[in-house]
Amino acid sequence: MSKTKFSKQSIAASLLLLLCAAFSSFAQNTATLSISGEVTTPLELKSADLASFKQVSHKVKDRDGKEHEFSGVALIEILEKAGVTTGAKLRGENLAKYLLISASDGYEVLYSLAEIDPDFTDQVILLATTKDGQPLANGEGPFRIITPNDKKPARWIREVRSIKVAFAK
Ligand SMILES: Nc1nc2c(c(=O)[nH]1)N[C@H]1C(S)=C(S)[C@@H](COP(=O)(O)O)O[C@H]1N2
Ligand SMILES: [Mo]
Repeated sequence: MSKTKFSKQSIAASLLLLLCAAFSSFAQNTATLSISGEVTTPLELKSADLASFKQVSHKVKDRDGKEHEFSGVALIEILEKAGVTTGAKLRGENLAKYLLISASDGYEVLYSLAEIDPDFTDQVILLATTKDGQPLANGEGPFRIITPNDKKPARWIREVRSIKVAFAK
C-alpha cells in the first residue's frame, strides 16, 4: 500500500494559506473610505461604490521610473458627491480649505481644494482602484491617490481610509 502523498501538516498549511487569501480579499472588498468634515453629505465608500462613477486612467512613472497605468475615479467627483465647495463655490474663505488624507498605516498627506478643482488646474488627481488592470493589492489599495503632476510620488498615498475637509484657520 502506498502512503498518502499529503501529510496532515501540509494540508493544514494549505488550508491556512487559503483562509489568509480569502480574508485579505475580503478585507480589500470591505475596506471603506470615509469623507467627512466640511461636507454637506458625509460618505462611506467601498470599492464597489466607485463603479458607478466615470472611470479615468493615468499612465505614470513610479519612483523606480517604471511606468504603470492607474485607473479609478477623479477625486473631484467624489468631493462633489460629498458636497464640498468646488467650482463657482471655491472662492473667498473656501479657498482656505484643505483635505487631510489618511492611510491605514498612519501616513497622511495634505492637498488644498484649489489644487484639485478643474477651474484652477488641468491636473486630474485620481482616486485609483486598479494598477495595470488589476485591483490594487493589499498594502496599496483598495484606494490610492495618484497625482500625476507631482514630480515625486510621496503624496501618492496608499491604503487611503479617510479624507477630512477642513478650514486651515
Ligand atoms: N500609506 C502610505 N502611502 C505612501 C507612503 C507611505 O509610507 N504610506 N509613502 C509614500 C512615498 S514617500 C512614496 S515615494 C511612494 C512610494 O510608492 P511605491 O511604494 O508604489 O513605490 O508612496 C507614497 N505613499
Ligand atoms: Mo518617498
